[in-house]
Amino acid sequence: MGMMGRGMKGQGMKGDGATGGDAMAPPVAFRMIFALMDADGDGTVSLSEFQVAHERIFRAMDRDKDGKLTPDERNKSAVPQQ
Ligand SMILES: [Ca+2]
Repeated sequence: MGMMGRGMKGQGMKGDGATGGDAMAPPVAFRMIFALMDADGDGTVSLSEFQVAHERIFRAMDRDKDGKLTPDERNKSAVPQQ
């Protein structure tokens, strides 16, 4: 806890970002998504990897497979099915 404590409570009030993390470090969730998109594991995400990942998300959200996302599908889309 020692190293993490900096800026979490005492000196708050910096005004930017409620995360308390360093500005340089992307949020953990973003890094996880990045890692998931990096299909070949080379540490970079190409445009095609990006598109494939989003197509997968789209298809997971498009429950009736009609190629469109309705507001209802969108609202239920939180967790893609495996
Ligand atoms: Ca890659």
